[in-house]
Formats: sequence, structure tokens, C-alpha cells
Amino acid sequence: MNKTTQNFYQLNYNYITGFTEADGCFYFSIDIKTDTFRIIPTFNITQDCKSKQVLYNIHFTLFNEFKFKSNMFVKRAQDNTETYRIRGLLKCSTIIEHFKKYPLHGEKRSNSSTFSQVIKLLSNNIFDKQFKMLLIIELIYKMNTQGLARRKSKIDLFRQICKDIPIPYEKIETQVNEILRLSIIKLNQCILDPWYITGLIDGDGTFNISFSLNQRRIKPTFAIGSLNSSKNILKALQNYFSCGNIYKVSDKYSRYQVENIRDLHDKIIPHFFLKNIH
Ligand SMILES: [Ca+2]
Repeated sequence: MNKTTQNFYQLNYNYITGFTEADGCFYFSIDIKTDTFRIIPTFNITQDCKSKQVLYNIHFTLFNEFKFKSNMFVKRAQDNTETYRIRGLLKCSTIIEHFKKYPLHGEKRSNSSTFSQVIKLLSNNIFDKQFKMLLIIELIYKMNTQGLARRKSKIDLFRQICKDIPIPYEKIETQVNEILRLSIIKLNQCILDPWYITGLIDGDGTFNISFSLNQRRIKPTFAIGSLNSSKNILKALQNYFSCGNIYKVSDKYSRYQVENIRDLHDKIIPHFFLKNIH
């Protein structure tokens, strides 16, 4: 890691991918005016304010910039978080290039791929403008939009585009299925880069020490959770560290956990001496 001017650090690219797997998000905002609307590709990573330096370093590494526009980092006082936000076609194309070279491994991989397909559609003229917008809206609404309040329903947007012309549902579906066929990626057992693991754990991992007065013991735990749809990552972590267990927490969620002191001492801790957390 090279220290550069102004205290910014060049991060490892795989670290950025791991960190995004934990806390990043790809989506499109739709800026609606009375007669028209604009589709704005957006890439976000949200962190607790005390870790905001990592966000600055991510931007520095991806864009080689250390002068930031004020709208690039958004503070939220309610939960004391800061969001790194990259918006627009040009900058998001740089983001896509990064994830092509250093791919995600979990469910977000399909999201980043759909994100890339929509950006491709936005930038080319294969379809006529109206049909292109219908396709893009359909794809956007199919993407993972957890936590995003959509102000308008998909059908309302379709109507706004088509006005009095019937909405060509069948044609949209056929074309969208064709596009999605390219972006749905089977999530297999994967081999994780060590820096990716550090990024992932920096974003979502926990090191915890609990005290049990009844049993008179201190129990250290290392854990990281994920949606079941990305459970392949937990399996890959278990393989990488060759220790620990995977527990099903709920129908949607699982957790990889290491509690054995020897394993923590011999396998988990040494990893972070070599590939340290930021
Ligand atoms: Ca997190």
C-alpha cells in the first residue's frame, strides 16, 4: 500500500470489491419531471462515519482524485453514517470496469451485471428511444431495490412513455429476458482473493468477546453473515480459513462463525496481520 499526498491511500482493488460485496449497492435513480424523466446510474457505499476515510480512499483508488465534490459524500445524522455516491454514466462506467476486472462473488454480482447492461443500453442506439426506455424501466424494477422507495409504479412510467399507444408487454419481456440471460450468473463455489476477504470482513465482519458469568468463561468469536442467496461466499471463507461453522440464522440469512480459540489464534488473526484492516 503506497501512502500518497494528503493522507490518501491506494487500496488493493480486490479489497474494494470485498468491501462492496459487504456494503455497496448498484441502482438507478429516476428523476421524474412532468413530461420527461432521467435515469441516473448510481453506485453507493455506506459506512459508519468513523470509517469514512476508507470511502475517501476507495474514491482515490478508483478515480485517482483527492479533491472531492461535496455531493459525492453524503452524511446522515440520524444513524451517523456517510455514503459515498457516484452518479452518472461516465463515472459509473469506471465503476463497471473495476468490477469486470475484480468481480463480485455473491448476489451483488448479478446486480452489478444488470447495472452494466442498463448502462450499455443507455449509451447505445440499438433500439428506438421509446422502446429503449421501456426496457430500461423493466430492468431497473427487476434489480434489487431493497430500501429504495419508488415514487412511481412501473406501469405508470410505462404509460408516461407510451402515452396513448398500447404498452408492448410481450416484446419488452422477450427482450429483457434475453438481456438478463447474459447477466444472471450462477454463483458457484469460488476461490476468494485474500484482499477481497479483508474488504468483506472490514465491511461486514465482527470480532466479539462475550463474558459468561454462569460458566465463568470468556468467549471470543469471529463472525460474518450473509443472505442465503450469497451463501457460496461463506462456504468459500470456510474453505479459505479451513475452520469454523456455517449456521442458518433465518430463512434469508446465514452466518459463518469461528469460536475455537486455536483456530482464531492460528488461522483468523494471522490473516489480518498480513492483509490488515483499514
Ligand atoms: Ca457493514
